Amino acid sequence: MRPYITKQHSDSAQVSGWECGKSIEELNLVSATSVVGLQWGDEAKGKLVDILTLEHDIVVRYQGGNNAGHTVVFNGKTYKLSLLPTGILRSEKLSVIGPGLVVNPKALLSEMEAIRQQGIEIGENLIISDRAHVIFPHHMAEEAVLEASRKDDAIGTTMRGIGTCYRDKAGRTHAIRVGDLYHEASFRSRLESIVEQKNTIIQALAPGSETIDHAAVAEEYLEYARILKPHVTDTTARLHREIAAGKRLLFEGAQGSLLDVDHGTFPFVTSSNSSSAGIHNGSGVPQRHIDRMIGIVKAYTTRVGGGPFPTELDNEIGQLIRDTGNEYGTVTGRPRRCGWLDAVATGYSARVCGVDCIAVTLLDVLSELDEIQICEAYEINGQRTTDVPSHVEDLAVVKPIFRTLPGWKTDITGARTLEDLPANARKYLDNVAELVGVPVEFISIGPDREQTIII
Ligand code: 2SA
Ligand code: MG
Repeated sequence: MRPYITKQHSDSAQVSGWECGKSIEELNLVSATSVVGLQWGDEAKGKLVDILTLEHDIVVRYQGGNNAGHTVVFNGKTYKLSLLPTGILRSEKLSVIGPGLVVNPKALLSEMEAIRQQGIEIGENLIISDRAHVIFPHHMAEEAVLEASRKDDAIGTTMRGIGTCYRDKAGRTHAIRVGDLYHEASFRSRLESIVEQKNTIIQALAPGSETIDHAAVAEEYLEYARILKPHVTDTTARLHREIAAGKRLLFEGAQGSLLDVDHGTFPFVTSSNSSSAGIHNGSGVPQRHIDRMIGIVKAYTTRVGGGPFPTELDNEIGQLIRDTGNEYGTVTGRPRRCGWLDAVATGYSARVCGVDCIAVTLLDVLSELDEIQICEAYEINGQRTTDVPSHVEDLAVVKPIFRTLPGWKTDITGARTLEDLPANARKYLDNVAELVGVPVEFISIGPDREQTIII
């Protein structure tokens, strides 16, 4: 692997907090990489994060919650991760659940248990921000009635209470953070008033719904808090210290940039900044410290949930891609919608995120196709554009303009260098780089770590 960590870092910087007397800017020690999805999620980010983890000390999740699903094949075993950072698979690395996440403690504990049962140790290597927000049963219940009320316009959420928890965070009055669970008296009384109001809202929208018992929830959550206590800390301060000590950080994005609440295909998005825009606010680490921003691009496009999808293939090619790529939700098992690579939307994400390079994943899934198409522009009202419309009503009616390329019709899963790839596969990658506007530096041609070509 070619070295890409360019800035000097020093393990000899013995600092404790800011006692070294230098600002973080003066120290300028950090080498941080960010991995971010440039489509609608499921770009196989977990695999690249796992590979890059070896070159970093700390893996940081900064947004989302247990709506995310990463599948990582490691030492011949398959691990399904949702809320836990991918770094958890390597116990010598520090894994961070940052302030920007929404944490369902029940889901977190069961995921920790499942991972432990697969032989992975979780101890001091996992830290959870006391600033992260907590998902409660009322968040799931409220989401269920809100989604049902949208009928055919449902967002198609994962029903994990993600959006309702983020909404309460922004609204402030109904929010409870992880650290609040350790202030028992105020937690109990705030939860009582929040749950009373939520019950009223839920009953109004869906009469006859089950009423939530605040006291039972409080007991349950206090117990989760007790178990999680060794992991809960001010992760922001800890990261600042680690940066000052020259540690290398890897930021792991969840979902994809087109699901970003500000820059994605609103309202068919998730409720966090899933583009690189979320790194600073979700971790407390300034974006200026990131040396390398890697965008992950699936060789085709998938989307799970509602919303426009200009290059969708609602036909046998779409089904072939779904079957070959095993395109089913990691969390919900939902079949993912499949289509050609949309270089317009992906290029937009690459510019929003400021990526230096891209990793093209799941290239092997296209090996059986005679021809492959890439969307190079949209036609809107007879005009050609490479801008993504701001409103889904407009995106829903764009006409994709495709570039058609020949397939390679060869098994490429054994390729280990660029030269091992058939000429047509390389041609496809050249076209992807040209249209997305950034070089391809990683190619994934299978789930195993070795099935990765690093250029
Ligand atoms: P939510 O639950 O509020 O975040 O849903 C809002 C939209 O965001 C989409 N979303 C996702 N899209 C792809 N992958 C995701 N993670 C899981 C996976 C999803 C699964 O890795 O497969 O198992 O179904 C993910 N999480 C959220 C969601 O589909 C909505 O369109
Ligand atoms: Mg996923």
